[in-house]
Amino acid sequence: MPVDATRPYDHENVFAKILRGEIPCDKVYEDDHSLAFRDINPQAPTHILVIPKGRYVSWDDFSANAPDTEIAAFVRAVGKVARDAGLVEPGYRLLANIGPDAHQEVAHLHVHLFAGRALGPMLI
Ligand code: D5M
Repeated sequence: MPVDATRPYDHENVFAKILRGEIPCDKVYEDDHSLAFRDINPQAPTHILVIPKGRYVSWDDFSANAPDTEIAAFVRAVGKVARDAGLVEPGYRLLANIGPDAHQEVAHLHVHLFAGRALGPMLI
């Protein structure tokens, strides 16, 4: 069920539970502001989700309301995950679904990192 990204943060969303340690994840990276773990339903040989630890639903929420330190840390974390996974060559794709038209399913901001095969052109 896609989420309405304009709603207040839902503390019971699955990524909030992962951040609280209530459910496990296959962690690949963590720092003070960000967490990265493997997607439970991978769409590519490498499919990692990178999330800020702060309670943000959408990119517009995050970019408008997060402190610069959290934004910088998150951007750096995404890059570090890609580098550490050896994806700089031959490449990778980043994607963020925001709101119902994008079919965002989890109401905590996340960036998908896809890699490990030729991903083809973006269709939309
Ligand atoms: O995608 C949300 C993504 O979150 C989707 O690819 C499945 C993934 N997901 C859902 N639950 C889990 C757990 N528990 N671990 C890892 N990955 C998970 P969206 O962009 O919101 O459509």
